[in-house]
Formats: sequence, structure tokens, C-alpha cells
Amino acid sequence: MRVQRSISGVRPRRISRTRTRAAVGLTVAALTAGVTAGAGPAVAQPKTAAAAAADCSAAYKIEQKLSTGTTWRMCWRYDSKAGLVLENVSYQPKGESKPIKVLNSGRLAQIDVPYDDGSVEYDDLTGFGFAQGLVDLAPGECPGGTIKTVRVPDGDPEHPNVKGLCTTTRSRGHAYRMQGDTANKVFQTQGKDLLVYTVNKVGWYEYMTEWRFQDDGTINMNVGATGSLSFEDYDAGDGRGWPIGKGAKAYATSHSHNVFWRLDFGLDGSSKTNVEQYDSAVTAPAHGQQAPTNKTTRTKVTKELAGDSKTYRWWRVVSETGKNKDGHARSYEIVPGPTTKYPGRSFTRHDVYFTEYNKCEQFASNNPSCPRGYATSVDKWVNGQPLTHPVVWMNVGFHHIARDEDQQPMPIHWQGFAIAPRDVTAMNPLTPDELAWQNGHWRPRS
Ligand SMILES: [Cu+2]
Repeated sequence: MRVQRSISGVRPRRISRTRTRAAVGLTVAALTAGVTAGAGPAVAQPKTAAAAAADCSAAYKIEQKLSTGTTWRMCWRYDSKAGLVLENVSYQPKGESKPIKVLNSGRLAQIDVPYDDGSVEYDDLTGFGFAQGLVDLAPGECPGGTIKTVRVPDGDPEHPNVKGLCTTTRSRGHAYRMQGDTANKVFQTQGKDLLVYTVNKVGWYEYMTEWRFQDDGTINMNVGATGSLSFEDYDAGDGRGWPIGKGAKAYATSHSHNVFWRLDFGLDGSSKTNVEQYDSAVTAPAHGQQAPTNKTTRTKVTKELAGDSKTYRWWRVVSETGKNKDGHARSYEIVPGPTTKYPGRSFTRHDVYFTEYNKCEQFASNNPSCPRGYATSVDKWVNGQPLTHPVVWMNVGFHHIARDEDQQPMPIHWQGFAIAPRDVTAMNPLTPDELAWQNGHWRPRS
């Protein structure tokens, strides 16, 4: 059996998951001060486009120019509940003279883990010491990159500084390919990503929180669960688990991982953004038409919304002021990942929430940061307020029915989503110079 790192100190971190929840009371009590404190420096939220570049001291700055010419800049800090928080995230592809701000901040907002037999439900971020579970990364775990040291708030007094934050780059294969005019001319680029990740151990699970910043402006955020199945959460086979030992016994109880992210957009340096929802409807071909028609409609989301994904529906966050060189409003589109929506809790019943910014609203459930009497989950914060500074809460669920292959260690299983630029640049940010004239309704040169 694995040996758990021993923890001493005033705040007992859950060392392994048991069915008692003694740690919860203490952890919540420690948070009465309001908004959770981070280890990093206080980072002011720039209000102007001029302040788009990440502003923080060198130790808390991440700046990476990828070999394809795109630079990503951001500040990081470490929150006592949320763990890694990325702030003032900006993107500067090769054709842009200055950084284009994307996010004021991006971070996890909860990992809710209810077990199918109803025995237990873990709120890993707010109740089970997710942030304090940051682990040291072995040198080989950050190939080609650097491992930064993180001071963990309320962490293990004997091990307050953890070599826990990896920043590195990785190839992702073709960014594009296009045949040129002659047979041997090919325009192609191998895309490069900046990766930023931590590993947080909660009980028997280890969660990798990964942020992937592509050179084309896309940001992928994913949580990967690995480590071990929670062996305390086995049962004798009540029909709510899967046998993973010899014969029909040693049932691992099925459970869900409902992961929430909180994104505070600051497109082009302003928090004033508009949310739009798009829906498309296909109708049978009319007489004389060769194909069914498809009509896409835009609905402006002017008030707080609990949104549900469906086929042909998507959302984007649009800058009120920033435009690209074609004069189009800059925006980021939300690209959902696969999800299994868990209907068991009010806060997990929707795929995305858009709420008006409120500093105390930090966690999607069991939010400890607001005054007494304030609702504690994101669904309750959707109550018709006009959106002037929208905050995006994304809920991605995974129903984990264990399998034999989950032992041992458990193969990492990922869940997450992406945001992709839509009209942030006037063309593909990786367009080779030779093709830069091919914008809009161009004609081949004769
Ligand atoms: Cu699981």
C-alpha cells in the first residue's frame, strides 16, 4: 500500500478519504476572513487596454514565446482553496504589436464528487484540502520545462514550499496544412503549446490541473484524475459499483467528478463584455433546394443565465470595445468538452452559468467566501441581474464506473473544455507572410 505523506499542523488535511468528514468544520472555520488568500502577490485588475500585459513580479510571471511566434503572458498565484490561479492572461501572435488580454483570471471553482450509493460527497476544493495537497513534481514530470516553487497557504508547516508548478512547451501536431501552387510547395506548421500544470493530491486521488495555451490563441483547461481509486469507498456489491478484484467481490463504488472552472474575461483589457448564445435549426429542403437549410440565430444574453448545452448551441464572450484589424469585435467562443451532467444537485444541473461579477462568489458549491446568509452555490447566483461584467462558470461532469484497468496506478482520465478565439485576429494568427494578402473574398492571382 502506498504511504501517505504525513501532515502535522493546525489544519488537518485529509490524508485519505474516509466516510467521516471531521476535517470539514475546521476548514470552513478557517475561511471566515472572506475571500481566500493566495500565496502570490496581490495583482491589480487592470481596467485599461494599456495594462494588458501581465504585471507581477518575476517569480510569479509566466511568459513564453513559442517557436511559431506567439507569446503568452500571465501571472500565477496560489489560492488556499482553489490552488493554481492564472491572472492577466494575454496572447500576442506574431502579427500583433501588443499583447491582447484574454482573461482577468482563470481557475478551478470546485470538484464535487458524489458517490453513487449516497454514502458520501466530497467538495474537494472547499472541504478536503485540494490546495494543500499540492505535490512536488519529479524532474521528469515537466519535460523540457521548469518547475516553480509554490508556497502553499495553510500547508504542511514542515514542507511549506512545494516544487509544484510546471511550465513547459509541447508540440501538438499540425496547426494547418495547405497545398501550394506547385506540387512540391506545402504550407504547413507544427503547432506549439505552452503547458502550465500542477498535481494536487486529495485522499487517494491525484488531480492534474492542466492549462494548455496554444499558439493559435486557444486555451484548453482540463483536470485529469489519477492516483488510486479510493479504497475506503469500496462496498460489498450493492449494484452501485464494479468488481475490480478477483471474482465478483471488491466492488469499487461508482461516483461522479463534477469539475467547475471559473473564468473572468478581460478581453482587450476590459471586463465589460457581452455574452451571446447561438442556436442553429435545420429544416427540410424546400422545393427546388438541393439540401436542407440551416438557420443560425443569435440571442444576446443580457441577464444572468444558467445555460444548457445542446446540439447546435454555443456561446461566446464578446469585447465591447476591442476590434481586430478587420473591424470585427474580438471574442472568445466556449468550446465544451464531453460531459455527463449530474442531475443530483441544483448547481450541477446546468452546463454553464453566466453571473454578474461579485468578488465573494468564488466556488460553485459550498462557497465559503460570501457573508452569512448569502447563497452558497452558483445556481442561486443566477437571478436576473443584468450582465455588465460576466463571469463564466463551466461545469464538466464525468461518471466514473471503475474498471479492472483502474489499478494500479489509475490511468489518468481527463475532463475539461476550451475557449477559442473568434475574430481576435483578422486572419489565422499563424498565417505565413506569403498568404497574408488572402483575407476576405480573395481571388487567385493570375
Ligand atoms: Cu473517479
